[in-house]
Amino acid sequence: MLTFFLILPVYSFEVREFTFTYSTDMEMQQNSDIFSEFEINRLGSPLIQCAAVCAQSGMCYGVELCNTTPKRCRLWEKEFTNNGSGPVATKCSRYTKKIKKANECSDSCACFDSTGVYNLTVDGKFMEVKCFRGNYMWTVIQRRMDGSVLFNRSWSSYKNGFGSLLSEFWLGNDNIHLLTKNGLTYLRIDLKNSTGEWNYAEYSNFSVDTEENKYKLTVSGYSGEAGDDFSYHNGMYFTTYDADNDMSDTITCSMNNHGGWWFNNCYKANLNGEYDSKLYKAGVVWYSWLDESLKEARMMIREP
Ligand SMILES: [Ca+2]
Repeated sequence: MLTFFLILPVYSFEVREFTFTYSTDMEMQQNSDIFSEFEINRLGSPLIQCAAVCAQSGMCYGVELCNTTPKRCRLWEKEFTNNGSGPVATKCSRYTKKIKKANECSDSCACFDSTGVYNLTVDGKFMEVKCFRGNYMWTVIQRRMDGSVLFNRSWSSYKNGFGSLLSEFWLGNDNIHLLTKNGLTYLRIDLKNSTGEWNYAEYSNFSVDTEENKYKLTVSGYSGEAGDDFSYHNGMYFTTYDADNDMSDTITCSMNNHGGWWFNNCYKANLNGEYDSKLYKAGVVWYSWLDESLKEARMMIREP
């Protein structure tokens, strides 16, 4: 009896925290790019069995399942590229391994590397975020720690985000809007003073509106030890030195207070102020706790 090996490829499937996607590139590569090859002779899906071994290996970039008898699984230690030569491997289907897309960090401690930097895609938009592991997994949206990054920036800079995820940064108002609109609405703020003491504030309801609505802030449900300074900013629009949406008719709060923020008239909290500032009311301040420029601040969000 004549048997045709016509396998229709599965286009993508998931194993553990990875997605495997069918690759149409069928060029042969160097055999040295295969670091393991074995027969699949157990019951169950050969493709899943092959991918499961790859999922457990940090050096595996993808798999090739070959429709021989018995079927063979090859594990690749390089990404599939088109620069190989040789015959087309008609009996094998290739799948590229990528970390599974997720909407936030809280679903898995294994979702990021030791730097805490994590890739995610929200509503089709790719972004890199910083995760922080406390009692919960948090997605960090703002970080001050050493004054290495200038925070007195324009509307477009705050819109898109700036700084380094490994030190100081603002994740970007567009990104913060996307994350809060998709359910990361619990906010925690950690603060450190000049003598090394930490304090905190939490809010059970936090979201940031669209650019069209000037990134209007919604914040409520305070708990913590640092004082409820952020409620004073609830309902405010975002202001930068080049976009005055604050409640003061006489000044642009952002120019006096040296950072973009949801200024009212003008602030009780000013976490994007000037680092180590000696200027009047320009520092990184959480007024109910201390009227001085703080050494560290961290704003982070998670699902309730
Ligand atoms: Ca104003």
